[in-house]
Amino acid sequence: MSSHNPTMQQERLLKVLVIGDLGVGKTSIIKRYVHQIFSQHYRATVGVDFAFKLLNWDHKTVVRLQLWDIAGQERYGNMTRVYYREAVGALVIFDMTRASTFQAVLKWKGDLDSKVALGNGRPVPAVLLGNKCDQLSTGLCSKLPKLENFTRDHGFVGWYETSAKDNTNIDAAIMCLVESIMAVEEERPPAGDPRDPSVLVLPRFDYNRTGMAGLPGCDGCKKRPLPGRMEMGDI
Ligand SMILES: Nc1nc2c(ncn2[C@@H]2O[C@H](COP(=O)(O)OP(=O)(O)OP(=O)(O)O)[C@@H](O)[C@H]2O)c(=O)[nH]1
Ligand SMILES: [Mg+2]
Repeated sequence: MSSHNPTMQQERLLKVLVIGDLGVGKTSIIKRYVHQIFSQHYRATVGVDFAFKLLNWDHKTVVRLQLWDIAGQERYGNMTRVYYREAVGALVIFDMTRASTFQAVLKWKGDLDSKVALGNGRPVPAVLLGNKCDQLSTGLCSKLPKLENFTRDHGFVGWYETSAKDNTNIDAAIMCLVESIMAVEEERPPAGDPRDPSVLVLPRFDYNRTGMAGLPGCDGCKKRPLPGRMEMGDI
């Protein structure tokens, strides 16, 4: 008989933002991750969309990942402050075939860090995704700065080349982010602690670490096997 008792599991709700310029593939990445589907058809997101996925994180924790799919055009609007509230992590996405979307990455990261932070004032964990890597023949990639240096210098916890079309590195990138968020969560004070438990407690990321060693990814992902998937679907 297994000692595993699902009724004893606690659920953690993690609000994760998916941000980046128009058409970089935010919606496609979410649809690939949640529904295992991809469409060439482009329909711009208006405002914000939501999707969620349950992850059977460990024997005592279920993670409810709530993905906020923010329209690329929102960087020019004034709703991001509202959308970003209480987020605990972000995927910042650019299109590897369009240099302008890479240049916009720091604007999105700056917007994020100016509008949401962890309880100790540190930035929320963010992972950088260079999407549409199935189209590398278009040649922009060789012109990109070394992404491992870029990510470290600008406070990302990891980076990946992804393809929503080919399903490349989508799971790995999101697991990297969730690992980083959960590392923060584990530092939360226990319930009833006089320190305010309603405030998410903060990561102690060492952004200067050299663990990426020039390869995409993040240290956190290598520490544990991928969690099982329990169910998926839109809210
Ligand atoms: N080849 C290729 N095309 C992709 C990939 N991801 C997305 N696309 C295409 O890029 C276009 C835009 O994708 P979306 O997912 O709608 O982009 P978005 O970032 O959500 O755009 P907004 O909602 O306007 O901000 C669509 O035509 C997708 O089919 C990819 O990995 N490879
Ligand atoms: Mg979209």
